[in-house]
Amino acid sequence: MARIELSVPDIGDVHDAAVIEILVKPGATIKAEQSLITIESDKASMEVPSSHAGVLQELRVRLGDKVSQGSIIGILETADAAVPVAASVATPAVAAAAATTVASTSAVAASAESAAAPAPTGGEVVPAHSIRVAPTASLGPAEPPSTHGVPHASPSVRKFARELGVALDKVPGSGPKGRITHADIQQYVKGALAQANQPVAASVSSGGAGLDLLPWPQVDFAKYGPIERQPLSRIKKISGANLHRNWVRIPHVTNNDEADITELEAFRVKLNEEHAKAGTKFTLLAFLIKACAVALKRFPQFNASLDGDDLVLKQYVHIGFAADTPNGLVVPVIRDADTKSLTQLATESAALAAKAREGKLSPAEMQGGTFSISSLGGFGGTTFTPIINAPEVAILGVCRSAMKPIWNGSAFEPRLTLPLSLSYDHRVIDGASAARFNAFLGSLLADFRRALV
Ligand code: CAO
Repeated sequence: MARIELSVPDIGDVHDAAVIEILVKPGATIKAEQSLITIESDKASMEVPSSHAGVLQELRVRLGDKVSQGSIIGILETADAAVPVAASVATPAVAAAAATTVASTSAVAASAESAAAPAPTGGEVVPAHSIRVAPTASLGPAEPPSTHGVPHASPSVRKFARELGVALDKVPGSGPKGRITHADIQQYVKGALAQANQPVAASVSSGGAGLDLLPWPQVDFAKYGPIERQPLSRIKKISGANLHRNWVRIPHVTNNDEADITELEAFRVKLNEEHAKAGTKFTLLAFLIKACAVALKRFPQFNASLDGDDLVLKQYVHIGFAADTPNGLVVPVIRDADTKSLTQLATESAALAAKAREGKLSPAEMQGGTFSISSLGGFGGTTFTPIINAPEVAILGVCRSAMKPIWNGSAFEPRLTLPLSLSYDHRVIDGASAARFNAFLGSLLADFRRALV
């Protein structure tokens, strides 16, 4: 048996830190590493854990007390005098956090010292300088200690905020002296979620810093009639989050054009007849991939990504296409589409589409795309605004072809016309380039021999 005097270790240049939380009671059985108190200075708040296991005989601090290095926290009776100092084997995570502050670095050093100290003898109260100070979230590795404006919150609130990814300095505190409480964090998160779900900007009161949206309407739908709830599929949740980010963060503009595919359709039908025995089916998608690959070579800024202030122009052409599956939208990618024949593109796109519907695409088969195509031609529509698949900068949307009367200079002629909707990132591509790209694509589809040159 040994009675150990627990005192505040070296906490760097922090003096007269206030005791803001007492986490243990006299008589309690304490585990090694269990936090005893929380102290807070104008720079940070820290938990002070016990380095020994034992029974807390006495508590020598009260809420609001000011403590500095050496202040006695309490008296601990250890069951085994030879219990090793737990803090001397600090976990890597603690060590990493500790390395960010003077206080915690020296505290760890203190732990190591006391680990090497001789074991106390029974009944005698000996000082233990082995208390490790655990810096709280405000002292995380990426956040340098600040001398002013530090939000006041207990470590458990800081931990809660950290788990939810909430920046404490954004949260208004409703506790005494503006202290941030659990309820404040919950309120903040609720507000943020409501904003994220809000589709329409309702005001600009933040002066452009945020969207300042109205909360999402909370409606009890069942009040108005029977309803059924269906959870979103995993793919829907993932693709939804991606689409939302891309829609909000990329300034989209869509250029709508039409391509005359009368000759192309005749060619496609002929090819299908010729390849019927081989089982290769040439859908419009294969022609679109081929034509886009040629256009991307001609207009390299469409085959690029924004990286800070740089445009990354890719020397490869990997084209993704949206596939509608029972579980939601996925985008398999055809690699090096510019080097592949029409037959290869037809076979590969059919195989990937089948795999997509079966939910068997591997992550690698959906990665590395440089441009995307969303073909809704099999379903209908005249135009739409496809959402760019970040970090790409453009996407081609295609709707159903229709026979239209086209003026040929002397008379109206029936021509099979394909609507092309090209969405582009206006930070990278200007309207004239988009119009040129779409017109060029149209010219390739109108006379597919050009795509083979
Ligand atoms: N105009 C008229 N008919 C068209 C056409 C077009 N633009 N595109 C395809 N069709 C026809 C095809 O010729 C085919 O008819 P036949 O069976 O008589 O030959 C039929 O529509 C079905 O084609 P398909 O859809 O099986 O084949 P595809 O290669 O054109 O498309 C795929 C494959 C995977 C792109 C498509 O099935 C798909 O999933 N599209 C959905 C894309 C999507 O959801 N986009 C939205 C994303 S943004 O919300």
